[in-house]
Amino acid sequence: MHKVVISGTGLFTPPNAVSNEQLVAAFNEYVAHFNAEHAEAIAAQELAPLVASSAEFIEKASGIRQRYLMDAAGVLDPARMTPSLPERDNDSLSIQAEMAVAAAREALELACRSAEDVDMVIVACSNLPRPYPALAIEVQQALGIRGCAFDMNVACSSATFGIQTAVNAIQSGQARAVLMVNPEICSAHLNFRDRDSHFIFGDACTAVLLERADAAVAAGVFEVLGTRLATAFSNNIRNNFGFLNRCDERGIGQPDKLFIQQGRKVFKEVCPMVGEHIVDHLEQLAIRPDDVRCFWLHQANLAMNQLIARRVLGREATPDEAPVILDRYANTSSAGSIIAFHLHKDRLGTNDMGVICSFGAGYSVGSVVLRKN
Ligand code: CO8
Repeated sequence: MHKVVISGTGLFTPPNAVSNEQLVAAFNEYVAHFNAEHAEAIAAQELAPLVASSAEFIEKASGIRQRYLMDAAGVLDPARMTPSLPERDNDSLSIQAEMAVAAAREALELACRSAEDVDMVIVACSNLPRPYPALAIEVQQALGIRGCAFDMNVACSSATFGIQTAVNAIQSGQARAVLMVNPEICSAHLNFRDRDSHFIFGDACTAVLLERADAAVAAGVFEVLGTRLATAFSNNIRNNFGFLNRCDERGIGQPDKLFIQQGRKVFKEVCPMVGEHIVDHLEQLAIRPDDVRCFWLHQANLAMNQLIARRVLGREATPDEAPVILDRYANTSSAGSIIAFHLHKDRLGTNDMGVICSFGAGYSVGSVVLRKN
């Protein structure tokens, strides 16, 4: 079996940074308008008034200070509170393919590779624009890559599941190099009118190039020592949007056709699951947690990451050991752990080890153990 390395990564960051204060101002204006409009029903106790959001709460509860969005104007308009992303005609590159191409080009460049060197494209993300044709095939064509391409969705864990799929293809000789891309427009599936979750997500796209270790040309590549995936069904993070919606008109436009979650339950159930998963994976590879230089964790909640790192290390992790990017990017679903890796991988020296770990809806957990060559 061929050894596999990550030889390049890329990141596309949308142009619009939106602070908690901006988001809360729009939300609170919506709340004031709703309560004024329904003042009579509220006074008659037929309707509960909506409650204002707070920027202080958001930062304290999640660690998030801002997020990047593909469109900010539509989200910050209290009368709309949804991104405004005009449909494109079928002959134009789709918006997620555009993000994917930008991130992929950076990954290819850092790996000193071009389209001819790649045999497979995987688009792995939480929200795909359409059932078919596959977004990955559109990206493949836009980049001029031969071979095959396909989409996969494991919510926030999509990138690590995508990496394992790529590793399998390279190990078995099916592909020389695989491009794995995570174009996330989380804002399009977020309910910006829901106080409990309106601040959680941001948009971004990441890309990872994986290839045979003996063929890599870039310096300082990361050898994949092991991958491990796990899933356990839960309804605590759910989105019922789908092709069957039109078959029962009662559900159309209901809140469950956007992202919904039981945040507290997710926190309580996922942290132990992830801590155990990483410990077991390292044990299987005969690596002591203290010998891991960096944990590039999924970026959903700061306290969650601190708790997971504590469970793995048996002590507090330093910011250097578990880098945080959610303060700037918020939760970018599958892109989060890869953004952390992309921005903070250079702190590793030769032979240093690190773990990429993603977790989220499903539930799903994926870990990738790396050693810098
Ligand atoms: N402003 C002010 N106060 C608020 C607000 C607000 N915006 N929201 C809630 N509060 C209040 C509540 O009313 C409550 O008040 P009280 O105590 O008086 O009842 C209090 O704050 C505490 O509320 P919560 O218990 O809800 O708050 P938490 O401390 O649990 O924090 C979090 C909420 C931040 C959501 C936290 O629970 C969390 O981060 N949990 C983990 C969630 C997580 O990681 N989810 C992963 C989902 S992502 C994924 O898998 C991918 C899905 C696909 C992506 C799709 C894109 C959209």
